[in-house]
Amino acid sequence: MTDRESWSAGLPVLPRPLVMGVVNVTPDSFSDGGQHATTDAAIAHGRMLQAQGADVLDIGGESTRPGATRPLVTEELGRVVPVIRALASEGIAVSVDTMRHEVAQAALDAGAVLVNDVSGGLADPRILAVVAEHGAAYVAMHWRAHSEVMQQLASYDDVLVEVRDELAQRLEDAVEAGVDPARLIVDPGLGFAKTADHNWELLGRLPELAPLGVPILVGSSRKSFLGSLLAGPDGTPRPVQDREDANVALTTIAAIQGVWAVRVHEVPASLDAIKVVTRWRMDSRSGDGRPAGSVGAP
Ligand code: PMM
Repeated sequence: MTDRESWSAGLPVLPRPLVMGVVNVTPDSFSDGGQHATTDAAIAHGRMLQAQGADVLDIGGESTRPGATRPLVTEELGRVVPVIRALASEGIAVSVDTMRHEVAQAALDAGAVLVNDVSGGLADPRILAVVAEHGAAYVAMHWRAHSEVMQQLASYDDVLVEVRDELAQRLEDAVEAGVDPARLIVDPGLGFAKTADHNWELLGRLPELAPLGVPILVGSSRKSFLGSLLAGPDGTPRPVQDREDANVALTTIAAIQGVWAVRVHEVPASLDAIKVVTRWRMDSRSGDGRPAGSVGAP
């Protein structure tokens, strides 16, 4: 488990991948929309995920599900800031899931240690200067456009190479804006301008992101490519709440490939899987001799 303090010197590196627990304070997220929509419910949920062993909590106030419409800035602020302030004041390491510089600014002022920007700075480039000023950590996720149009851009000759090249550009922009290179993280952005096949290919080739030179975060939890993989005989996708077991398999796959962190809605089973992989990797006959978290680590 990490706390706020352990982020002050740079990104925490544990002997295992970190678990980022998701708290969506939204009425409409595909994964948990409406479940933690009030401030009190979101704070309670965050405390529960932390008690279950989450290393960092990712608080989001904008749904990024395909086709979602964007909240007003004031709405997003009202959703996330009180939750971040409360959890951070308890010493919990908190991340804000936002694409907006105003929200990043308020979240960092309220005690967040990390800005998780699913647009990697493309939606609102001013976010990078805010992160730089605060000396905060920053996740640059691979993204091509806002939710309503992103799936029209799910076209690649080689998805891994194009995602890597586009992420390299996002990292360059961040460093140019003054973000500390030692606090940068990349995320291939499963489901964002990606088909299910693209997601599977990225999940199979994570070590090829290593040349980016920064730690890797992966978010597969509850996503629709799992729903379609596990569809019933009539083709009905597996409901969101019944995709957890499969996601634990994906946590395992990501951990074996040495990612720095996974972003999940349910903590305990993914944390167990990570502990299993980490123990297994300690055995030189089964591991590759590199510590967990080494993919992409500088
Ligand atoms: N996915 C969602 C939202 N934020 N952030 C990162 N870094 N990576 C992701 O894959 C990601 C994200 C999708 O929505 P959810 O909050 O309902 O999981």
